[in-house]
Amino acid sequence: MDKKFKRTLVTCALPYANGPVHIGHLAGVYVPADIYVRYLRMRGEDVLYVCGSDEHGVPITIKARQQGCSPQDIVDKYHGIIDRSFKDLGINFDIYGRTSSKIHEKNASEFFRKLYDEGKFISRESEQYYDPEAKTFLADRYIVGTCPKCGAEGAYGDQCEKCGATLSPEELINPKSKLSGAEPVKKKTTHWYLPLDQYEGWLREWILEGHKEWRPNVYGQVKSWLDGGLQPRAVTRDLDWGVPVPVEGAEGKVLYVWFDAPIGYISNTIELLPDEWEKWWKSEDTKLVHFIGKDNIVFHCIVFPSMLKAFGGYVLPENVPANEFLNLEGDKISTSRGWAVWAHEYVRDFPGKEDALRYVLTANAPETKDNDFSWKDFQTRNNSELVAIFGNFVNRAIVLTHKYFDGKVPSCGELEDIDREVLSQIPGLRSSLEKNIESYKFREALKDAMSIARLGNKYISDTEPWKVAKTDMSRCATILNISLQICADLAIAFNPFTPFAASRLSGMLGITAEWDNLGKTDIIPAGHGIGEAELLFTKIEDDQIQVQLDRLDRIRAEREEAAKLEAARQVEPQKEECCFEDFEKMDIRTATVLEAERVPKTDKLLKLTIDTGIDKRVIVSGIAEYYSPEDMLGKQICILANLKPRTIRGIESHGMILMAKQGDGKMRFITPQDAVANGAVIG
Ligand code: B3M
Ligand code: ZN
Repeated sequence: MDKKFKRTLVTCALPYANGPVHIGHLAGVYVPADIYVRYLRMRGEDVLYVCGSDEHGVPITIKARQQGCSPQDIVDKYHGIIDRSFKDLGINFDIYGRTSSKIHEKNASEFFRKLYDEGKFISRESEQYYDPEAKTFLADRYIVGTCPKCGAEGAYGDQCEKCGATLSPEELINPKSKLSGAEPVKKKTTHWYLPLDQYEGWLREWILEGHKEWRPNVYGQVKSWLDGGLQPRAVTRDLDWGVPVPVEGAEGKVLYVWFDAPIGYISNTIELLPDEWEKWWKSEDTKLVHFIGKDNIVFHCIVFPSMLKAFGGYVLPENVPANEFLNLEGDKISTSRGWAVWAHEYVRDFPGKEDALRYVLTANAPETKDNDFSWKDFQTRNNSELVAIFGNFVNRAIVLTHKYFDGKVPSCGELEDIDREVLSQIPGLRSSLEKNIESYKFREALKDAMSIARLGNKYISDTEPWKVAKTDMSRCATILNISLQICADLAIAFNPFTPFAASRLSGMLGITAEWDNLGKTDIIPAGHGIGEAELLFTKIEDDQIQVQLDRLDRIRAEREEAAKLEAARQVEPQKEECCFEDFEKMDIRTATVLEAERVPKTDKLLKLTIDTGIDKRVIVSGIAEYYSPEDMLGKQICILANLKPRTIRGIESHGMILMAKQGDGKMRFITPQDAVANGAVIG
């Protein structure tokens, strides 16, 4: 670690307690942070590892309303599930707190109050939407209406989930309150804003000049925000769930969730270390690192640092290694659509395979670009890397030591070239691994660790100690001694990545994994007794993977079905008004299809000969996708008879068949409920 720091404070984004965590969260934030922390701890660094649930915000109140319970019920439920799944995956924070705690309420409230008292906020009156029936202001999410861009019903005041357009409530057609169904009205309200524009110069200096080493995605996002110019940002909301704004006359207002949540890092530290927390947050020699996903960059690089700067005395992040997103089987992970692999379900479905998930999520970590998780790749990496290379090597070394040397580490004799060759590579891999972890390149670091396993596996295959044992026991001893030293290297190097397997391996070898020993050739002394071999990793069978794929197929099918229904339901907006005379001009009447045939070389057109009651005529109609000629024969239909004749594909068409056209494009002809005479006028 840099000389200027004495301790490292690692924070992980606080997951929203309105759903469980999924593999995207794990790969983006928690697994890399955990690797980093475990590594630093092995190196003897003083580390504090802080996380907790983010329990405020509008989505939690919406979920509570949908489920007919209180927001507290929702966060209690998910806080428990999330906390458990982190522990199950070996992600052991020093504290996993929650922002609905009393300590946090007090701390966030005092934080706000100090800035307020010192005049660090500006207040502004603005007009916000208000539900006159429910008598409450409405967050954008609480207003629904028709999307002005795509016409979908049920678009939210901030976004249309159908077409993805970013909206403001003003743009919605026919806006309604989600609470009461009433039409929202505008009402004046006052809020406090953090004038971010005043921090722009300082942020430029601190990040754009001072932290050019930050990941390009993080640096780039910050730069584009700064280049675009910062605006004052509201830090309060009209809502009844959150930390109340501690100002007289601010009843019914709470701190904006993104104001209170990052303060949660501090509150959770206070909860854990009431007497010592300031050492972690206010000493220049603390290195603060925020692990987050890319959607949180602006809050951790611009907003929270500006809050801390305004407050004064706090350390600022030394780095913010934000990841991109992980997709699942080629599709964006989506909590609302259920397209995810949930941490708690993984732990249930793959007991004892926590390391496999950590391994695969690190090997595919979306560090520089979005990446994909697929179950097949997961299976392959487990079976052909963890089992076939790492596990296989360790197993052979330990089993053979028992077979030939009674479970005692044999002594190392004279080295041959192949021995020197393999041993000489490990120190280089160690320093590469260290450099990679210290610069937040966890994928590369894992490759370094895996290279040690590959080396060992190749070494034991090439030297064939089981054959050598038949002729030269002392050479066999040397090979196994070296193999066991490499096993010890693995117990150390893999500790940050696959902690369960690494500690079982240390147990089998009877060693304590100490980072300083990595790469030494005498980690385990000759004569040292080792335990029986147990399998470090086990294969994942096709049927286990199939269960997961089937589940995803079901979700995909349900989603497609729902999308079809939704498309079919979409109704075109009403056309412009017309007058009765306009309507009267149209001669709509009943007719019967006498003959029907496809128009050659087209997919869509049928040529129909019909009896209109007045005459027999030909109409060309674009319905061949929905009806075959046989379907149409003898059918009674409705036509627009006086449409000016048009020539379609060389055929003169005299009129138009009336069709009902659904949102998804599907068409059905209109037929009278009971047979009527041809030529009956419709009006
Ligand atoms: N609750 C996580 C998210 O955006 C958000 C992080 C808060 S960290 C202070 O999914
Ligand atoms: Zn839309």
